Amino acid sequence: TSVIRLADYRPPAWSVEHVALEFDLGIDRTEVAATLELVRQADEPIRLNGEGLELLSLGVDGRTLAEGEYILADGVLEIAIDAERCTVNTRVAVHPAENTAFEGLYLSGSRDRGFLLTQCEAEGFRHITFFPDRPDVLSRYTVTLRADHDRFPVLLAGGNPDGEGVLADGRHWARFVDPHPKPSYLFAVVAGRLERISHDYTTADGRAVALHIWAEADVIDRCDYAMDSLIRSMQWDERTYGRNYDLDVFHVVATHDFNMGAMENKGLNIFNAKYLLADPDSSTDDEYRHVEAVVAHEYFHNWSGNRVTCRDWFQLSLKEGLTVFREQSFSADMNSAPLKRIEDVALLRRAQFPEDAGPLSHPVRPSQYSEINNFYTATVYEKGSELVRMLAGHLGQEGFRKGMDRYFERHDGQAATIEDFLTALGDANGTDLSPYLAWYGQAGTPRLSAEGRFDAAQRRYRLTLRQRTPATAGQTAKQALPIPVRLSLFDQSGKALPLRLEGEAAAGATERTVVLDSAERGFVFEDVDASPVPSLLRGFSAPVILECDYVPGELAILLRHDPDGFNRWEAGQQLAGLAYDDCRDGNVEGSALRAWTEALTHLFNDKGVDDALLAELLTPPGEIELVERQAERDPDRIRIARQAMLRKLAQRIGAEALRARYAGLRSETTAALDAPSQARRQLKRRVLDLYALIQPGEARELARAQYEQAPGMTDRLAALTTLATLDAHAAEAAIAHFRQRYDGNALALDKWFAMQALLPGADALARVQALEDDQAFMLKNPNRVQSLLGSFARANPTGFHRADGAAYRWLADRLVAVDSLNPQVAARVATAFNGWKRLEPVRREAAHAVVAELASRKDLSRDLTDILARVAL
Ligand code: BAL
Ligand code: ZN
Repeated sequence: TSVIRLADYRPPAWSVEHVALEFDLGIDRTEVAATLELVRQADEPIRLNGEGLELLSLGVDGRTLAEGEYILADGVLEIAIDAERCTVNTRVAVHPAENTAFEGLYLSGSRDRGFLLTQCEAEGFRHITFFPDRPDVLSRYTVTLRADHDRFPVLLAGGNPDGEGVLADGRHWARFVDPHPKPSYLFAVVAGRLERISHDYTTADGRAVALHIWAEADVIDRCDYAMDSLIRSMQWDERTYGRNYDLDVFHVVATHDFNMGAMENKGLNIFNAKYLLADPDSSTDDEYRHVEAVVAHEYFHNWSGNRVTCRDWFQLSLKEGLTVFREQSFSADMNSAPLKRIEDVALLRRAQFPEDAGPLSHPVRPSQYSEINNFYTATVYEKGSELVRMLAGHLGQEGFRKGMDRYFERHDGQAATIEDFLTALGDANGTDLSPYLAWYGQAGTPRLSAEGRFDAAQRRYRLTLRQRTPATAGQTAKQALPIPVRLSLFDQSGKALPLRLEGEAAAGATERTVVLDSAERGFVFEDVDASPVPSLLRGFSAPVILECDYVPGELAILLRHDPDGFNRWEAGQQLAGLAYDDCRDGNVEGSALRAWTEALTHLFNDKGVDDALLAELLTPPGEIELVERQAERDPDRIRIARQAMLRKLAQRIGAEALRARYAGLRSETTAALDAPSQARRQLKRRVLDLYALIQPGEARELARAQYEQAPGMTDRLAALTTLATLDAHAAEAAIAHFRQRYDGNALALDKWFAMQALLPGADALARVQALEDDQAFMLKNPNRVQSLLGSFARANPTGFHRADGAAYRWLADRLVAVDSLNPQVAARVATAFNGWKRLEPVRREAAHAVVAELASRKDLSRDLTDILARVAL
């Protein structure tokens, strides 16, 4: 397969000033007529991308071209002409119902009831019409839709409405004009039977905007939370960044058939129903937060992505990292900031760190790709957000806002680069941010080591920081990066010390940021009376792995006293890591294990600790993160050691205290969505799971009662999970009850499939295979595939990594089947093989055989082939 390189970028040879599209919509066949107003930019032929299109006619400046007057090969239509400007007319046919890849124009749902919609990012527009399908070609769009009125009563496209009417043959039409030039990946249309909820919104700068959320009739009553989230997002962006919405209407549409989470098409966002629908009976608290975050994310793209877009796909993080950062800040403002930070860092460690350490590692700005769909990754999104966070931290809140204003002002209506972003932020603040560019080009998670030395005679504390980034796939030489380290020093009683660095006149705040911008640097703090405990990387000030030789007692001090909620949790995570090492090494009397269980018991009994924070503190790093702590991965042993440490914790807290706490939380159970209620539910779940480790029989009865009496999905699913984890056979009746209760509720059934796919142990494969026979299971629905295959392969280490390799062989077989329908989804599930090289030898051999066999096949999609080729290397 061919490789696209950043270094080969060239501006477009022809721009498209205006494009008029006319759709004659049908489920089996849709015809698309396009009129492109092209303007020459370089001395080259016109080249238009088009894939899977049936070309019906082609004309230039009103004259139909004959065969021989153009070349159509390898997905490119080439027309050589002399003029400076010209109008190209094409008419093509596409076949939505046959489009199972969900890229371009396709059918969501069944033939008789479903609706038509599009997905164009990254390169889906070329499946709809011939066009220079690249993000640096920005055009004005006029879109006319025509369709049968009864079958497609609702017709939507991005932009402002510009007329509608009926046609003689039972059809109707609607036209939309988008005044804002946009790249083709932001184009969208939707047509079918949809219901809506609406809200009249007025922007801060006085524009009246009609907000509409559209969904199929059976789920339209589950869109209210999304509308509420949208309104809050719009207000937040006005308040925080001075950004107003810029069209008269804003449509949001829910579909159950979608490859991504959602899509920010200009004026017509399309959502995977999973991230739009919410109601207490079918959604968990986590899902409510996801809806809020994703609605905000797509809305924020209107400025960070749409008004200022990306020059090329290498710059993907320019819009995604920035928009994730904006979304995370919004969620932090709407909820608890420390808890949000904990959630985001935990995700980074669970999803991005392993990616960055394996064969699929790539820089936040990759330098090459063969299939761009495979770069919508945790690195581009989550690590990209961390890089923006470092820039924002460097500039401070006001400086960052000034920089963002400059960026939007300077690049509005343009396709920009990451350099443009850093330059605008720097210019607005009179500072040079170019050293941070190195973060965008270098893959791998830096290791930051910290070593402290206290000098009693001099009353000084010297902190030596060093950095090192291990070699990653295809990138062995690494350079030093600017690493901002926010820190405090605590005395042994847990009091933060005022900080005075060597050479400074007076002590300042108790927290400050130092920047390590070379391989090693020492920082000397004066007036220190006794050996302090450093609290480093506060708020996770840089996306690195901290290596600091804390003794357990020091971490226990931070865990009890650090006022920074994030770092308090972080101290607990570090201490839990050491406690895990004790358990792994069979050292059940180890000092770290003791310090961890004692400190957490203390916090458990301290009524001043927030319920949600306590729930997080009671959760040690997961089995996937703990892989880092051994040379060779044996998922069974990791699980055994982790369970052993949790059992120790439960014993130390004590059955009585756990039972009493559970009963107290249980007595306050409601379905309310306020933060304290959510926190209680979360803590209740943790407490019950700990209790189950030492009193399984009683815990089962509690879980059964909780399942039966649960007022909402959070409690119901938690109880079912606890029951099934304790004993899947004994839980069968409850599992069957849930299945029946939610028959027909796709999102609830996804959770039902995922819950079972995640049950640990070697039996998991048989369970997953049996679930494939459930009549609700289907390979053509991405959410269903993710909930069963994806959950199992990516998030059930003991189930997927069976020592006999049976699950690897099974997954390989399914990947081939999924790939024939939907390459993007197959490729995403296939990333489960990312870590095979670090497995212990028996599993490694089994995985290798499967990966090598798959990678040698010639009949797979470019998406899947690309992942396999990189994983197999
Ligand atoms: N642009 C793809 C979906 C998203 O990140 O919003
Ligand atoms: Zn995005």
